[in-house]
Amino acid sequence: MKRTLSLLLLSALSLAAAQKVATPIAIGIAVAQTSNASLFGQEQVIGAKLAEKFLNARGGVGGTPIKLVFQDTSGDEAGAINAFQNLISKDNVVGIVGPTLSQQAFSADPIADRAKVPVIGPSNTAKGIPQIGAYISRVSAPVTAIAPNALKQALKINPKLKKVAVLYAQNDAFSTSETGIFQQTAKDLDLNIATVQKFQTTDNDFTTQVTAVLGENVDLVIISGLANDSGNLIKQLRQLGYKGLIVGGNGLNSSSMFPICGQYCDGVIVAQAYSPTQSSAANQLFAREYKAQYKKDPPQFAAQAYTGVQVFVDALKVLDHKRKIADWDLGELRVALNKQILIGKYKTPLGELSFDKDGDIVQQAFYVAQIKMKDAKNGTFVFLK
Ligand code: PYR
Repeated sequence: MKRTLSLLLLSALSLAAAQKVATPIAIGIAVAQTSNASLFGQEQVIGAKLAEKFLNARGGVGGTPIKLVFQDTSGDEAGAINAFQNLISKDNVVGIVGPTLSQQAFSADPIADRAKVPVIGPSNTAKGIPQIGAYISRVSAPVTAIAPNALKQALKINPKLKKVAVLYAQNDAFSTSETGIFQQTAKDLDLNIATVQKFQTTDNDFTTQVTAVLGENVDLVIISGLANDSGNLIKQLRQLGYKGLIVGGNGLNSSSMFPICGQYCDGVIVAQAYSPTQSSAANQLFAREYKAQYKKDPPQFAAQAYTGVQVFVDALKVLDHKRKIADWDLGELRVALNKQILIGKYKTPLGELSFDKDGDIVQQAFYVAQIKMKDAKNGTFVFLK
């Protein structure tokens, strides 16, 4: 009896282990569709869906279509963990594009890494993300590559800048990582950091921090936070009389925050890992398609999510040449797919990219934009030379 049971158990286990890859090929998208982080997540959903439509129209993976499986991570760690678990164990995805925030990635990525499921971070820019594990890579260039460009551009606009104030969200992994780079770069550029103020991503009232900044008479304010908090902070800085330049981090890299700071967003400088004018054929197609549908230039978060899906599809195509994807065992495919992702070269809307040995993106060009508001709700990122 005991023997029969263990035999049954064994065959059940080997059945699970020998699970074939389902078609259409399921790719997980674990981004924030709700919460404040959805200001980024909604752009990511659009980018991922455009990739699905576009890549399937061009034959998917050797004739087999892909199918995106969406799990809402919301804005916290628990939501991301739950989404990852569902995608890995219930939806049987070949890999995951997500989560939205670095703060979530540090909790959810280890789960995928242990399950040997490849993860491509679409917007995780904190230091240390690809180092979480062998199965974690990202298409979002890190704060180390991006943030210094914004400060250099601020100095180009006003070479007399001397005294700066730094503010950051202390409960968010990306914001604390980014402020470290901003502060180091400020020192390297001989700027004097007059005050460092902390806040929470959940804060709405920034009177204390703004009063401290105004007391220092600085000519540049540098902010690292997410969209809602940073947007409100900018608004309150301006309403209480701050007139100097403002540099915002990646959390301000979405037009979704325009209605939050309204006309006060005007002039904010934000470094970018994507430009709608990027000259690659892949970007021309992506930008044209996006513009036709949404009547505006595609934002960075959409371009990066599109790129994440494309990297999965391009890597799957290489494996499909060796053996049709539907004939692979799911576990085996996930392992081979991760290896293929890391050695491949990709022609994407971000330009040509590859990965370093840790899985961090190797990208050619970065940009800086300044926000130009048309009215209290609508504006654009104007790219600076
Ligand atoms: C991050 O969480 O890493 C962002 O860049 C928003």
